[in-house]
Amino acid sequence: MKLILANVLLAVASNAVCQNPIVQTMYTADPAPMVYNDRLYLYTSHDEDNATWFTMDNWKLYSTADMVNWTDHGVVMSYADFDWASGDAWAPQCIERDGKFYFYVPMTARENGRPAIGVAVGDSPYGPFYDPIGKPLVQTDWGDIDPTVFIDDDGQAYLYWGNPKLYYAKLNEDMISIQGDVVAVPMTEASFGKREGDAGRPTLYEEGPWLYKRNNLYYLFWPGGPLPEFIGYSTATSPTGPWKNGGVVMSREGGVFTNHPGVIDFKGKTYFFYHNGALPGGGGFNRSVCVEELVFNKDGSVPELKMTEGIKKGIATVNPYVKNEAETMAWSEGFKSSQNKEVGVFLTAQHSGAFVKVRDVDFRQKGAKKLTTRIGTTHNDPVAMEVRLDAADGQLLGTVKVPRTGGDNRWRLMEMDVPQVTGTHDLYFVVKGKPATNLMYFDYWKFNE
Ligand code: FUB
Repeated sequence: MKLILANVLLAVASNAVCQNPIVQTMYTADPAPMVYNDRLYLYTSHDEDNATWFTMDNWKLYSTADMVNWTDHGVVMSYADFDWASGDAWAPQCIERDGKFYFYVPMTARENGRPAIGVAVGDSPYGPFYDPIGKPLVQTDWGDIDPTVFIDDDGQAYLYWGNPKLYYAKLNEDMISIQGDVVAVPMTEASFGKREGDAGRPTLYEEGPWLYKRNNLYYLFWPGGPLPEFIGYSTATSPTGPWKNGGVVMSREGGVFTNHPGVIDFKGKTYFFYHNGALPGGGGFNRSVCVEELVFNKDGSVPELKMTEGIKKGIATVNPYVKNEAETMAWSEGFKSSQNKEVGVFLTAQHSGAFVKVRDVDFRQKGAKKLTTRIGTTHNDPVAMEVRLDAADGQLLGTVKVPRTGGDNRWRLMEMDVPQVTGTHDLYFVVKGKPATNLMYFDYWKFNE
């Protein structure tokens, strides 16, 4: 276990072919993938920097078309958007139905200080989302966290959730009300394995369920205990069970005491999302989302997965001749992302040497001749952004002199000529300047033929 984590950390440090964790600009947890219109959207919870407890105020959205470059869409919602909630923006999941997007989230209810599940609705995957009912969608006696939502082929939607109990309820077609009773799933050894010595938790099931269907078999993935969590799974021939324990999907590794599954099919492959503590400064309250490809065994069982450096080969290329957000990247070091009303999400370089890598940029045969960037700095000393191919010290295409704009609410478009570049390359933006924090701001880039 320790050896594997050490390997992940080593890969992080050396940036060899590292794709995990898939977000390097802040701490993220509880990944919830959703596919819509040829794009994979990933909703996450958000661990604040330097947290020593679950310090979680909002939910973030990332997306990808190629599984290696991810775009940061910023905060999609906060617990403060729910009038009845007092905090604890924990594990979310979003699902589309008839062109509307339903976002299920656990929070603490102000009225009684207990966790409850809320629902929000939006017209796009990016939101804006609003609370259509003004109260919790569901609250039992205790432990109402970690909702997973699933719509079966017959149109019936199900919501599962809970720690230490596992509950489910049918959702009405409106997706914002419960149909019938909340059902407590029988916690049997046959369904979830046996735990010794904990009267409140007779099985290995801990929390964080994820419901998924493949070849008419229903899979429930769940973090199991005792802590630190592993991820196990159970199967059933109906969405309501009875569940049969399938064993371990991911053992206890990753240096944190929780884990959280999210499983989805995208462009002919299946992906398994989880979290660990692999970013520098990472730990139980500073987690990071990761992804592995999941190839089922021939008999439909789930093989055990290891935490690796991530997806090795992208499934599409990046078009450099359209506006590309700086926060679309395969990897970065020394950058933080934030957002404001002037430009939305943008990057801030934390130090000289910080870089962003974009993978598989297809300049085509004709080739690029000019590059436009929207950037700025507050520093008097010169700050430069080098644009390089295939490595942070690879072929230099040019150096942008970063203009002193005076703040992240003031930006300049900088245009420069570049030597003609053709074919597919990884693109690097590398910051150079005297030691200082918040060395420069970077919003977007675009090449011209
Ligand atoms: O992120 C807060 C909680 O930790 C989640 O709700 C659980 O699934 C665990 O990941």
